[in-house]
Amino acid sequence: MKETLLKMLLERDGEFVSGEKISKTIGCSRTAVWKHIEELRKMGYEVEAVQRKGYRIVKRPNGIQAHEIQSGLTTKKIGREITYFDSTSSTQVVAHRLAQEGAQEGHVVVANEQTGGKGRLGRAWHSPPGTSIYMSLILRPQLPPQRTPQLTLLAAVAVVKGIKDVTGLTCEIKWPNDLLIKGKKVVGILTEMQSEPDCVHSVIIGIGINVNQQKEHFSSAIRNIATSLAFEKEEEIQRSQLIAAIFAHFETLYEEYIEHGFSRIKPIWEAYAVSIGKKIYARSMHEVIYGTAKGITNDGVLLLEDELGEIHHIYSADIELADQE
Ligand code: BTX
Repeated sequence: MKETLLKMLLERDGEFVSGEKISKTIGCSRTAVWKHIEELRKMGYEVEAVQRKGYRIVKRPNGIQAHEIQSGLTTKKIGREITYFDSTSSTQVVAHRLAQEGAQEGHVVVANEQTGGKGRLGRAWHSPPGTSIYMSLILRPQLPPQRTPQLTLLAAVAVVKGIKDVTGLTCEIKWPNDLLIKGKKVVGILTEMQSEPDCVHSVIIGIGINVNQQKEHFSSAIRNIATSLAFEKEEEIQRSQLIAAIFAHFETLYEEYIEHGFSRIKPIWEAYAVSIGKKIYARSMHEVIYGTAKGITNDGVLLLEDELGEIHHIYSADIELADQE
């Protein structure tokens, strides 16, 4: 009921909704409506009540609990089930456990803070409380394990589009998993899976977004390489609205992907990719290769042409843009 009430008020975007309309829609008395409004106030919503006009939301808290995300949700599957934590070690760890216990596709773990946020290759993801988005999405695609890196690229496109919708900001994608604004990292994506050699049980897509941090919130180790949406936009961003927008894009792209394969996603990804056509260094565990990024294959593998004209298939590496000649 509270969720429907919240949805009605938020959809009117600051306009009044009459008490009568609310009580008819959610099927309760006017006194019960008033009690629900009181509950919203306790949750941090500023609700104005005016006789003969009704109620309207003047200010909403910037929370990311399930009801806050779901009141703006337009999806059928993604985010319909949300497990929320004020603080947890890593949403990836929780999502792995839930997937093992049989969680459905589209179930998302969301946290307001991570005390052990994970990046790739054992690196850490800086996850302070209250300012950012940390979430892990459980998928159950019927794919061979070697195709799952495509889902990282799909997720990157969904996040770029969600950010564009809500903030107007344009991010660039750095293969395979970073989103940058003006060369600084604003989003990290970590894709993990539970699988057997020829079949995937679940794919867990972890997404970390720097939303409302100011420069001083970043630790000195990442201050010069990281940025946030609020810093770039110079205004606070509603986190729940951003999550709902990302879920909407993710679901559309994912349905397209499952039905038609990666070929529909690839050109959209390439349109946002910063490194394609540029001179780059690809650093893997064993070597550094310098050359021109030519594009990605249909499997999402990066093609790098070295100075002798040889094409290298890069499956996993950190990419650094070189000085362009
Ligand atoms: P990555 O290995 O590509 O990036 C990690 C590197 O990025 C770090 O070594 C550091 O240099 C830098 N870094 C760390 N924290 C931040 C930050 N907040 N902003 C910008 N740069 C940073 C990227 O790994 C994948 C990150 C996924 C994070 C999500 S959050 C939800 C889910 N749960 C979880 O534990 N991880 C994922």
